[in-house]
Amino acid sequence: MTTIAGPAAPIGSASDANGVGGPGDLAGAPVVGGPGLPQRRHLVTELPGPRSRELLARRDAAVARGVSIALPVFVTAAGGGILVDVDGNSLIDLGSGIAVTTVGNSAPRVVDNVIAQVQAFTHTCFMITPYEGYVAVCEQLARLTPGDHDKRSALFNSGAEAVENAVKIARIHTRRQAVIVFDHAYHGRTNLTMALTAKNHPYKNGFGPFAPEIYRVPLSYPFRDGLTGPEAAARAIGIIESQVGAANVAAVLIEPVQGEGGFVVPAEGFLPALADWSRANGAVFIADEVQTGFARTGAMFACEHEAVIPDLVATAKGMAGGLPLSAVTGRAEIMESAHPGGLGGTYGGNPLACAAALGAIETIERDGLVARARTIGERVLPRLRSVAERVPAIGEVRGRGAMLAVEIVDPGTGEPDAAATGRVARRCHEQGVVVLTCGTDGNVLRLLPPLAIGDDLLDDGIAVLTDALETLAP
Ligand code: PLZ
Repeated sequence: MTTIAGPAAPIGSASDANGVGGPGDLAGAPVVGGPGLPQRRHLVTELPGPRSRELLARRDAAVARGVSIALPVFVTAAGGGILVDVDGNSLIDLGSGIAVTTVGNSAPRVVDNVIAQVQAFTHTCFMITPYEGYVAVCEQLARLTPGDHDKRSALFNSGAEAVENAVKIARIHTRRQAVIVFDHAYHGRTNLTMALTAKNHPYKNGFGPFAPEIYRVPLSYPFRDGLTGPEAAARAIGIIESQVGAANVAAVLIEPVQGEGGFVVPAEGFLPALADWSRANGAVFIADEVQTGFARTGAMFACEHEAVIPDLVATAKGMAGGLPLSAVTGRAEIMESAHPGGLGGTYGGNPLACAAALGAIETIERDGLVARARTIGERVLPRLRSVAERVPAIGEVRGRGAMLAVEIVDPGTGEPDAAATGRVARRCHEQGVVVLTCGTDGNVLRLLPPLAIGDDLLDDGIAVLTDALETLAP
């Protein structure tokens, strides 16, 4: 069952009570999403259209401007690779709400499970009176995350919360304090995770003071540093040993492919060398697989590409088909270092989110989405690389599976070119293709299509992007 009856809009309901706007504004907008939506790009107004502009005006008067918007079209239904807006435009989604709707929006097994759960009960708090869904998700995490050692998991709501808890667990386990993070890292927006995140603006500027005992070392960034993986690891380890001291390190925390920082794939050998060093020195090796996890890179977890087995894995995003859920999973002896009552939160492992996760995981496995991520990469990379041959402003095309990026530079100097990157993204947006940008210097276009997208729609989206990239040719 994928049909949800009822009014379109939580959008209208709140304002109704205030006598402003109302659901009538949205009459005629589609309310049923999921894979049944027509899978084609179709624009009937300029973007944003008049209804989106009305909602934008309401947004400006009610929503804090600190929460910004990349593409100001208000969505009313989504599914497969399509987002439908309130003006009736159908856009191609190459962002998955930042790597979340891996199984597609309103994926049938997610919808079915959530409907059944919402009708049964919505919340008890697992720490008060538990329920099976939480345990079942932890069992799936033990089965799916790298390594066949004894594991335990704890569930939370957001990626930042998972990363923050992974650090708590590493610290209590090691009785040490220092946390090693990398240039260009992104781990979240809470106070501890702001400190772990590299980029100042917009994430950190003015929001300090930040947490202590965080030490940043250079990443392997092959396009910029030209180092092999072992060379880059030796550089990072040298700094850790001389400036922090191995005996002080509680955790080495890294995204196996960096997300917000620029879709940086470290050179081969970098991750294994860091994992080995951590093990040899009694530090906990934590993989932040919040963006890379659950099939995105063409493996269930990105660490698998180099057979790295992390001590702890932080997951979120693609795990639960769009509902907020995150987890820390890891070696039982490390996870069990935290005393009873030391981990938790009111909503962590909410029953609806757990039901959604079980539906999303089943979809990933039954629909072969790990392999689908690989074929998406194989389909898209050659097209982007062939444009790169003609467009010197394309510094590098890179990525793994369905986590793909184009780094844009000034062809004369090789310096990052955020303005040109923004122009390409805007051109795509104007034509109804949702692409995202990232990178410490804002000069990386990134693609995170839902793995439920069909080839025709993907090809159409990539054609719009390659045309936009061609405009950078001399
Ligand atoms: N770790 C690797 O990618 C979230 C952030 C968007 P939350 N990335 C999207 C934004 O601008 O806020 C992310 C990530 C990695 C941690 C996080 C944090 O996950 O669920 O956003 O807290």
